[in-house]
Amino acid sequence: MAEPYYITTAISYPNGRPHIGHAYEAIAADAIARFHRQAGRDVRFQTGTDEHGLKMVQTARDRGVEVADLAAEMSGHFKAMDDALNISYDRFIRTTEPDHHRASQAIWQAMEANDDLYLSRYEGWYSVRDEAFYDEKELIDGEGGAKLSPQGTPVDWTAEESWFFRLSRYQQPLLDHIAANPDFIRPESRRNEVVKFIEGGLSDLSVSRTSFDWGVKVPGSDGHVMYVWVDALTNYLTGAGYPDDMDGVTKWWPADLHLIGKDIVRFHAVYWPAFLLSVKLALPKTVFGHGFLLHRGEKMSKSIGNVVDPIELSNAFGVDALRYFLLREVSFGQDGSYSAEAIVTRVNAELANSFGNLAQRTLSFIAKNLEGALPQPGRSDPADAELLATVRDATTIFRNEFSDLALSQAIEAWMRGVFACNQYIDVQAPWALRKTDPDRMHAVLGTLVRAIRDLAITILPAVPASAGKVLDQIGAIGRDHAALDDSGWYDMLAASDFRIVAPQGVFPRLEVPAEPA
Ligand code: ME8
Repeated sequence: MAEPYYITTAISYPNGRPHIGHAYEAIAADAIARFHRQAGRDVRFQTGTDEHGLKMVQTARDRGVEVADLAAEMSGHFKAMDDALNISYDRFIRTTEPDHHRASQAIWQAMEANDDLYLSRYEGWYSVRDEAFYDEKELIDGEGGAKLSPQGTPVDWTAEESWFFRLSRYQQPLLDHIAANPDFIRPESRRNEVVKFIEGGLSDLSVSRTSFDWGVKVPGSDGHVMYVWVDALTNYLTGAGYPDDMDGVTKWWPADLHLIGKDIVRFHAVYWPAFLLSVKLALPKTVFGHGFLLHRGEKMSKSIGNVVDPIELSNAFGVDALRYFLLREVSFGQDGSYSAEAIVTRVNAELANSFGNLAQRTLSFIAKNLEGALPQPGRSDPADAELLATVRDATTIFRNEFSDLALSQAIEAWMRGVFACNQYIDVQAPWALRKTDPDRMHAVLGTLVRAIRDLAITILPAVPASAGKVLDQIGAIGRDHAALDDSGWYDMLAASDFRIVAPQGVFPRLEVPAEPA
């Protein structure tokens, strides 16, 4: 039976429309999910929206709408974005769904049963923007002496009755787990931050609120709703089937990868594992904190007016162009910057002029000169085997780097395979061989078809629709990693009714729009 692989993104606050940072996380997770599906894993991929909390309540109040209506409307925009970007989620969870409320109450009761919850009074600082409590010592000074969270967001003094979770109990167990599991928090810079934070001492965590009622009700404690992060983190378990379907939990839990942004690593690598230790469930294998996407090197913000709608970007450049750019341009785990010029430059150089051109000139040459039929084996030359070996190396490195979440390096290796093919076609010059040595021309074209097929299969997770179109044109059957290793490729193509009819370029050249995004 195929080995399960459970991957999740963060669930987004639907207090506004999605921005490019949300699109980036969804695309990266989708490429990873597709990669593992292709490798034969039984993948479950969950994303969704985080609909409770004070931020939602305040935004709804400011807009004069019901919070449930705001959540429903904005959640719809997130789902529409995922669908537009070809995100292959298995479940789009909304934390207002009944099964999620049941899961959150079940985990609460399990923590209570382990004597990890007690009623007291919270007095301290809270950032609504981050939905986070901060210690006085963490705060920084803003303009005019205002106190700000370490993320630079405003904080309010809060005092109310609250349930507490005995986070302090888990300080040493967490440090032990992190030390014993080097892949638990990635990249390393994030792990170091978390270790420093835990070593600074963990206070018990306020986990319920009484000043508003938009949230999951605390079982048996009237007037209390759960702190939004308690229910938000539990979404990962809800998706696995907790608590109704414990077979599902056995199958999918622990999650293989929680993919999140660097600003919320603390919640995922301190609070969440502590909750799981309390309820005696295994900890996720990896929490990966990706970097932030900046616009021309600047933080996106409504006041600067540089918040770009990801749907507009994908309309302007194409879904796969945007996906490719984001996966390739940003070294995964670090911050990255985007602009219309950068998208156009990258996509034209690598997709349109390199891979697209390679496929289009090979396939249209076959259409024109062989009436679209599969080239004959022909007379081989050492250069053919050399090219195939280079492509094989490139695709192997791609797979190794991709499994290690070095997404950009993986694509860079793939690109080396593409460059080698373009060099080969220039040196072998099949257009010249057409008259002088047709037998050799067949061998060259056959080698190229083979290489293009392997390269297209390899890049499917990043650009599924366009690489799929290339494969459709050559009638290549089998698109998983195993098919890539098939040594009977020629017979396979011959048997697949190979015929190229009017080949279409699938990676158009882009231009910078008059008003650059
Ligand atoms: O944090 N670049 O929701 P959110 C890249 N509801 N990623 C970015 C980004 C940017 N400029 N801005 C935000 C929340 N993100 C919580 C999560 S999970 C149980 C609850 C990322 O809508 C951010 O780091 O503020 C997070 O991973 C995701 O987008 C959703 O952010």
